Amino acid sequence: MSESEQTTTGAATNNSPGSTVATYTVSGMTCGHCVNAVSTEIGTLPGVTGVDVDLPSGAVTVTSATPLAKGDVAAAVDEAGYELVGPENDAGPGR
Ligand SMILES: [Cu+2]
Repeated sequence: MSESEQTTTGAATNNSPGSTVATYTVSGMTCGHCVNAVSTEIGTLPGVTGVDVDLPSGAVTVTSATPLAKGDVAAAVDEAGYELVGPENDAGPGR
């Protein structure tokens, strides 16, 4: 019985198994304060473990323990005072 060497690759990312990463697009953010407001609001959603915002593109990458309902993310973004505009493959009824 020889134990095979476990080469844990040096990536120090703390990704727990079963975590979900989803990217959304938020419009209206213009500065670090906006980024902070959006991250904070999304961070209050249950299961969210990380929020990463790219200000120039408005891309918001959310890491969570379980998949989030887009409506919940949209509500959080709205709460922060901005608008969730993507992903556009949202088959909801038009406004
Ligand atoms: Cu701002």
